[in-house]
Amino acid sequence: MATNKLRPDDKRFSHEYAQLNGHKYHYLLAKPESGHFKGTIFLIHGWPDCSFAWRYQVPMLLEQGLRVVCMDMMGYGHTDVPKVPPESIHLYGYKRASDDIAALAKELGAPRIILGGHDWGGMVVYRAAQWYPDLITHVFSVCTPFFQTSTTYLSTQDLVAGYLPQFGYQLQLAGPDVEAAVQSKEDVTNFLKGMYGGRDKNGKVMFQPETGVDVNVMKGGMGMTPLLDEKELEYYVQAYTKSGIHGACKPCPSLGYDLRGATMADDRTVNWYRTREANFKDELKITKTTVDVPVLFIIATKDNVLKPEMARGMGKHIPKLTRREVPASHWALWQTPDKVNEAIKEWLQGVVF
Ligand code: KJ1
Repeated sequence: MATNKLRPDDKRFSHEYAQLNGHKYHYLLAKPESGHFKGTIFLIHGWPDCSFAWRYQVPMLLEQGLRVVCMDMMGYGHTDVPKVPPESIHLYGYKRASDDIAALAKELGAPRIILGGHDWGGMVVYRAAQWYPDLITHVFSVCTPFFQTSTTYLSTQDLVAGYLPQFGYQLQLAGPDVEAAVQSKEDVTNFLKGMYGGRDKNGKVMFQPETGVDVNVMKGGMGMTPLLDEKELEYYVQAYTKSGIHGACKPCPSLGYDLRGATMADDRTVNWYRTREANFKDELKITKTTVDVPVLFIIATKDNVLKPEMARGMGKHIPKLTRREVPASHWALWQTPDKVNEAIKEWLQGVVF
């Protein structure tokens, strides 16, 4: 099964572009060979990732008779990288992602869609189901539990000081250090290898949940990740270096740092870590606290950021919840693809179709 995954130059998908609410998006489109499909599924990746995250899942979904749309989310891959924080930080938030998903569904003539997400994409899919209850009929999330909306603001600092010390890296990513350190193609390569579990020559890891990216370890050079082959790594490096030098961008005094002169291709993907307050403000308009459509949640038992225990209370807010577990780290989509696929397939056949 795993050998069936999409290759970077695979003919089973095409690269497509769409203008959505004023920004250009890139997405991968795959249709069953017959040309007929019984439904459409959208897949939403996380950080640091891109639409190609779903290479192991797409063939299985095609076999189920679905048309598959994998988007590069705002700031990623070949989608636009708007560089206008802090005024437009909402561009990188859940509401905007939901609006753009809805716009693409409309453009593709899909009145209803199934929506799957991983990592930040997991956050997006629950919210999209809350913003667009008539469009989204079913949701699955890999690794990411449901977080309720709230009427009081809790900052990332509050979460880290409280019950989520493993979110410490999010404070680092929201600041200027990581983007300043990842500049060249070589840096991007080392950064991605390290994020995907490659180690340095002394066997050290580059990323720790509490503290984030160890820039010194990264600069010393990272060994190959066990989760990608060379061609896949090349694809990712390209996706993360596509926009080259961004040139000057506005300083962000209200966020406490200044991004003028930032050049890293990845610089706007970390904007997702700067949206917490913007998301909070958007979500004051969400009145329903539940997700009422059927949801499949796949826990990765060894994820040290999105830890299984965070998902304990989820059932209270999601009446039609199916839970599955895979013995994997954060990169479950690639590490245990057969088990992830089996869980999705069973849920599709038992609950969705
Ligand atoms: C994870 C892991 C592992 C209340 C806000 C909830 C946000 C949840 C989404 C978190 C998204 C996120 O930060 N994902 C990045 C990176 C890398 C590699 C390892 N452990 O070595």
